[in-house]
Amino acid sequence: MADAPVTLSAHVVSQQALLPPEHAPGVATIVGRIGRVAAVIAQEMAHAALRDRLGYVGGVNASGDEVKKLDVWSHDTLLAGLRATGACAAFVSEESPEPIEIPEAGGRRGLVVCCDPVDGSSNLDVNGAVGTIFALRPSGGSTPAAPAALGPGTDQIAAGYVMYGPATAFVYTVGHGTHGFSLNPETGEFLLTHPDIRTPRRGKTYGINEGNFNSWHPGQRAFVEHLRTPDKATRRPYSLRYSGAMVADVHRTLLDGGLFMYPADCSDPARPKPKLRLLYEVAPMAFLVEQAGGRASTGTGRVLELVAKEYHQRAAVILGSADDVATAEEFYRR
Ligand code: FDP
Repeated sequence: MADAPVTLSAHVVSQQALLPPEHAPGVATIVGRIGRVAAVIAQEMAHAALRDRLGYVGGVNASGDEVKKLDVWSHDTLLAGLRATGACAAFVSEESPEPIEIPEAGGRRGLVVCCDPVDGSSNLDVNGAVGTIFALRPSGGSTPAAPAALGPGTDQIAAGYVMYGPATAFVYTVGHGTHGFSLNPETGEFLLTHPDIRTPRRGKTYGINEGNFNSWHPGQRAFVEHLRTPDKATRRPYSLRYSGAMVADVHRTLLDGGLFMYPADCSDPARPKPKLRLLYEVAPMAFLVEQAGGRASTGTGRVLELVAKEYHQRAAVILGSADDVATAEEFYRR
């Protein structure tokens, strides 16, 4: 008889022994809860057009993006789920200018959850893939708890994302490999379908918004020119793949290799302007990619060593196959 499939909750419990004892129960509870909330969000996404959930609410979020109905609903639903865990001491969300403190879950074991409830929300109204990204950091028992999240990405205890696509995928790490699950919509359970994901050392695709070509750092422009230049020996040109949702682009890159890049706008070289948010987009993805054997760089340094000074800080990112990212870094050095 075939083995019973491993559920997300069972898998998270099995990872507890690998975690620092004071954080193991909290991580298991929160990751399991995000999985349950994600199944509810997936349902809501599937019915969004039928329930008048598409479109904008009016107003902009902490990052200046126009807010959509599903952004707000997903933020509220995740927050309610996290409050109920008793393990989440603060919630840093793209949809809230200030972190939300949850003092009931304070103490040394409390965790700060950094989250982008709906990543790639410009895809919502065209039925494209979108996601949820999260990272867990220790609060260290500080009050308020959220400032403890301001630190290097190496502080992250766990990170993951949900991708709402043709199937709903849940991918997470607690620092011992990156593991992928698929939602069984009949039961609402995530089942292990991609254990210990390994990203190939080189890939065949690159994902980047090429419309911004003229505003990039010269090293970034030269690197993309290189990827586009035919050379049989190094299997170039690479193919361009870009969905407009970081989660979908990183998911493809994790599984198939290649690159996902969002470099800074360097129109004013003295003031580079990155787009993606460090705490709840770039750092969690960097953690997942490194745990799958890949690499995540700003072009000039390791993403996980970037120290967050603000909750909604932005950072440039080049991530994916280790050797491809190393080549990108060479172009930045030239
Ligand atoms: P979005 O603004 O739609 O939420 O989170 C930022 C993000 O999407 C990423 O998911 C995506 O990779 C990127 O921005 C897309 O930006 P561009 O439209 O500038 O390409």
